[in-house]
Amino acid sequence: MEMEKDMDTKEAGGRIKQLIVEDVKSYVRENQGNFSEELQAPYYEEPIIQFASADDPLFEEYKTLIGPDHATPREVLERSFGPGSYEGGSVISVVLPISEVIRRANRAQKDGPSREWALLRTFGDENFVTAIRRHLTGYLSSLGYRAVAPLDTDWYSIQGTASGPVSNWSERHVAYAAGLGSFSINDGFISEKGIAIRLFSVVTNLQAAPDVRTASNHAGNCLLYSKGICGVCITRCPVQAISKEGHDKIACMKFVYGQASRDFAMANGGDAKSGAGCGLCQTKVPCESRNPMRTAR
Ligand code: B12
Repeated sequence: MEMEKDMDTKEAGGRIKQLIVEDVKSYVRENQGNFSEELQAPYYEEPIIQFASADDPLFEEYKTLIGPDHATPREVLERSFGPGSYEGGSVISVVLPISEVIRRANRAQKDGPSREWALLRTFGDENFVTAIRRHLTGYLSSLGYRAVAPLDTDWYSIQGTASGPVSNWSERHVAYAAGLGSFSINDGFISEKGIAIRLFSVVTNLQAAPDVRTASNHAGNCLLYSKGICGVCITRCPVQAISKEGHDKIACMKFVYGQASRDFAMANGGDAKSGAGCGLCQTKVPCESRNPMRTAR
C-alpha cells in the first residue's frame, strides 16, 4: 500500500515536471517579449530545463566555495514562507540559448559587442529574463506550489570583493547542481547548447526527481581545462581578461559595464544601466552553441 502511494506520488511528480518543462518552452516560443522587431528575430531559442534537489549537499558546499552568504534552497524558501516552513523541494534551472542572429553578429566583432548583443542586454536579459522568471513562479503557484525566484527577492545582492563581484545566488552554480553543464576556464557556463546562453532559476517546494550531473568535474565541458587544447576565448577577449590561469573579473567588469559600454547601449536604443555586455568569449569559440566535449572525447 505504502509502495503504491509512493509510486503514485512519483508518477504525479513526473507529470508535473513535464508540464513545467512544456510551459517554459511554450513561453519562450510564444511570448512577444522574446521577439525583437528591430532584429526581426527572437532573443532566445528553445530552452533546456532541469531540476536539482533542494537538499543536494552541493548547496551547502557553495557556502565555502562562493561565500557564507550564498543562500541554500532551504534559506530561500524559509525567507519567503517563514522559519519551519521548509519541507524539501527542488530548484528549477533554465538555460536560454541566445539566438543565431545575435550570436552571428557578435562573431564578426573584434573590439567589443555588436549592436545586436547590446540590444539583447536590455531587452533580452533585463526585460525578458525577468518576465519569464516571474511567469514560472506564477505558474508554479497556480499549480499549488510555493515558488521563489531568488533574483526577485529583497535579499538578493551582488557584493564587490577584491577579486570581483560575487552574488548571493549564482545562477551558474545552480545550473551546475541541476546537471546542465560545467564551467569554462573563462568562468562562463558551458551547457549542451553551448556558452552563449542566459540562465535563470526558481526554488519550489515541489519534490520532483532531480536530473543527473554528467559533467566529469566542475570544468569538464571546457576543452582547455579538460584536454589542454583550445583557448580560443583567450584570444577573443578584447581586454586580455582571460588567460590559462583563468578570468580577471575586474578587467572584464570595467569593459563590460563601464561608461563606454553604457554609452554604446544607449546609442543603440538600450538602457544605460544594463550596459552593452560583451560576450566575445562566448561567440566564435568552439563551445559557442554546443558542448565541445561531445565530439572531442
Ligand atoms: C557578477 C557577475 C558578473 C561579473 C563577475 C563574473 C564571475 N565570474 O563571477 C562580471 C561583471 C565580470 C560578469 C561578466 C559577464 N557576465 Co555575468 N554575472 C554576474 C552575476 C550577477 C553573478 C555571478 C556570481 O555570483 N558569481 C559567483 C562567483 C563565485 O562565480 P565564479 O567565480 O564564476 O565561479 C568559479 C568558481 O566557483 C569555480 N569553481 C572552482 N571550483 C569549483 C568546484 C565546483 C563543484 C563548482 C560548481 C565550481 C567551482 O567555478 C567558477 C568558474 O571558474 C551573474 C547572475 C547570477 N546571479 O548568477 C551573471 C552571469 C554569470 N553573467 C553572465 C554573462 C552572460 C556575462 C557576460 C558575457 C557579459 C554579457 N552579458 O555580455 C560576461 C562574461 C564573463 C565570463 N567570462 O564569465 C551570465 C552567464 C552566462 C554563461 N554562459 O556563463 C549570468 C549567469 C547572467 C544570466 N542571467 O545569465 N558577470
